[in-house]
Amino acid sequence: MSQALIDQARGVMEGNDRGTYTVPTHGLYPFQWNWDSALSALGFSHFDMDRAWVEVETLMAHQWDDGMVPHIIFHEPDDGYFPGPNVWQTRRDVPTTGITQPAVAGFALRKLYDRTEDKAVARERLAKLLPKVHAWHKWFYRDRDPKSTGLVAIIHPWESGRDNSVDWDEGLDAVPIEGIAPFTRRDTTHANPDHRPSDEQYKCYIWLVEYFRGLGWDNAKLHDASPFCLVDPGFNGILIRSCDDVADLAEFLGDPSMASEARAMATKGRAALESLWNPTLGQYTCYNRAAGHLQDTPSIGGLLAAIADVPHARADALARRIALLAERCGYLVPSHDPIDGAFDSLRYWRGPTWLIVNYLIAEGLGRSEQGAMAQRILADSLRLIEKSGFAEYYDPNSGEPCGGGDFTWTAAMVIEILK
Ligand code: 9YW
Repeated sequence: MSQALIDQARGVMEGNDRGTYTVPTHGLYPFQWNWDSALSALGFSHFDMDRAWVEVETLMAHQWDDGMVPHIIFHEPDDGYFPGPNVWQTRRDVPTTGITQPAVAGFALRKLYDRTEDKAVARERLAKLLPKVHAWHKWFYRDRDPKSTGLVAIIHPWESGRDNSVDWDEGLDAVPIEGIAPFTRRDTTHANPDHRPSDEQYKCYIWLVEYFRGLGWDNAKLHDASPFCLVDPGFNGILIRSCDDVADLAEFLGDPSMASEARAMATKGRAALESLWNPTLGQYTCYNRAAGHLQDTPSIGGLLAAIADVPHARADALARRIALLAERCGYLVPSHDPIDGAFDSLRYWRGPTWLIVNYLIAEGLGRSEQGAMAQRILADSLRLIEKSGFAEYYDPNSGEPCGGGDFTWTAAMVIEILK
């Protein structure tokens, strides 16, 4: 059974492979996405190690001079996606967007290094990639945490990777939508509109893009200028963990100065994460930096922080919180608490279950003495695959497949879980 699933997953990945990068899925997402690529590399690493490294190398080849690694790289023109390069206008040779995504690459590189048998080859490839990933992390703490709090902010919902999460509703209320150029969405022609963000949310997304474009995509200005400025515990958790992984890798490469810089960022970030603990909910929650307060939205962002090797008492509380969510749905981990009024079992990041987040939470819990809950999450993930195939995400009540089909990172996670 497992081998059959692994073979199918490999088929999905190969179908979306464009040689040096993979697209998340044919049609809906025809370019290279940042955290999709890093997670896909984990899938490749089990059957084609060279290809796994290439995926991250291609991503990092499009890093900006200031250190940012963009959220989409538009390798080939494709009218099937909106907003394309003509909206972003970032003036890159190979067009990219002007915002970033969760910093999974450092975490992925650590696993690629560990799994590459020929360590001389691994070290050679790592020596070129690691300074770039480290520069990205330094960019985060410089330009997305200008007051040096230890926590970075996102300035666009797309940066979080959880586009229409309830976490962003309040922040988006501060985004005016007047004056944007008329546009036609393309996502709703590929996927069921009931499973996608709303038109109102899309208007906010586009307003922010046009606004940042007007500021010349100058990252030294964007954080303070943005009306949308949110601190996401999951996003920070991933960055903290990747900084730790970079520190370990720098030690292996014999670069003590990079190792100590990376370790210091991780240590400061982990301490600052504590300020996002929400005792009422028993999980971390988002801080609205633009408004200056901790939110109460019970989303998966606060559970994803488990990836950051949080204190054991916190990991224990997160596992208890997830056990509670298990009583409220059929398949862990719902992206929003089913008993909250804003929950929507079909609409993207407002309720559905996503395999990539399941994997990252389980990975973190497994390292923090919460192995039983980690196993439970992974078992639910495989039940979803067996029932509904390699979908983009799933209804956490019925297990019904949602969004795009034959999805690269879902397939990659299945291989990662089963191997
Ligand atoms: C968009 C590709 C991306 C993911 C994001 C997910 C969605 C839509 O699809 O974003 O237009 O960027 O929310 O996490 O990287 O799979």
